[in-house]
Amino acid sequence: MKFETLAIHAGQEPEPNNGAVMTPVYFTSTYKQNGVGKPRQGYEYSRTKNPTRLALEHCLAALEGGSFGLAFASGLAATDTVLRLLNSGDHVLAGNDVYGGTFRLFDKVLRRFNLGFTFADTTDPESVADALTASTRLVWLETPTNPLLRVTDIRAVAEIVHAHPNRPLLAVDNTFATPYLQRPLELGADMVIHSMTKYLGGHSDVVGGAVIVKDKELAERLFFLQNAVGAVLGPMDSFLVLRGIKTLPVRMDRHAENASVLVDFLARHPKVEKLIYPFHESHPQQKIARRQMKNGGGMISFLIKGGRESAVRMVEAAKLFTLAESLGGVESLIEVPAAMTHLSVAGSQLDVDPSLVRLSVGIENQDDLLEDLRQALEYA
Ligand code: P1T
Repeated sequence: MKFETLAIHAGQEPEPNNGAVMTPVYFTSTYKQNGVGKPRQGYEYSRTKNPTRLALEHCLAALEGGSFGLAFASGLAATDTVLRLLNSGDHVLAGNDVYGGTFRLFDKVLRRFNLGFTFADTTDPESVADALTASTRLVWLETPTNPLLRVTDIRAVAEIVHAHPNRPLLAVDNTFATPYLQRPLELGADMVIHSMTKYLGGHSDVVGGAVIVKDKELAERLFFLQNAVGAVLGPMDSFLVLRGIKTLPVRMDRHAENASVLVDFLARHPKVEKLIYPFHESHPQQKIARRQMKNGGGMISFLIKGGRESAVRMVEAAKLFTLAESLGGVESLIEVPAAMTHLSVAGSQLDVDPSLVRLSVGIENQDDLLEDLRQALEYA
């Protein structure tokens, strides 16, 4: 089946007892057993397995072209569980423009457990090759990145990583693109990670994360960790993400359509110093973006003239664009990454320009969005 059909049906069958078309929310922590050590239909305890979560996990696997999906309590819980595949002394090579919270987890928490991290420019496959060491076990990409929308050639990096004698695992955070735009497993990645809080949920009403893989042995190690660590997604949240995913293709097309109208406006605006959008002609990896993504997505970043002060004035003047962290919902959001989502990278090698403004373009009417940006920029 094609993507749009899978988004609605994958992992979901009408409920066998009463025919309910929507997957029920199984609010249960435990399951009656037929005898000691004889669970019914494989369900024992909901940290290990829950039918609502399982439906979502099967749906995620289908959408990413993987074989196994795992749902977690947040994007960072998913990331943390993946990192627990490693042993003390192992080295991780990560992109130098990852989400601030990912950087904080790697640099401020996991370093204390004797994992080593190098942050490199993954948009240049040569610098990935140069930064691999004898102890590198994991390469962590985000593409497009948050917040600079840098694009990495997943296939080129996969070839380099897999040719290395250690055969490190390649993980791609696909939050910004979603599987509708880009499927990293098909381009050679071993694992896909999502913050489902964003486009997959799509309505800013749930926090969740996911990991999707193809390889059975890797999946078994991750299922063991998911159960052993326990940062799982609850049944209600699983239901909300399942519902959100049904409209993912329609939403993503509209997000991108609206974004391209705003990109044209911002590219010509005198107060915009530099526009960043993966499918714009000025983007340095535009060709790669067009090759590996279906459309340019709904995220736009730009540097505003007048520095931090001007950026703050603009985002505070926006009315329809809500001043808030996060992204990927049907409603448009605006923020200043250096002072908000990426405060945790301040003073590090991942420092973000204080005049950078990030837009999560929603699916409202284009004219209303344009008008709001026009008046907010005037105010800046
Ligand atoms: O917030 P959480 O569900 O834990 O996901 C973390 C995360 C992981 N990866 C990417 C690319 C992300 O953007 C995020 C979360 N980002 C924001 C909250 C933000 O406003 O950028």
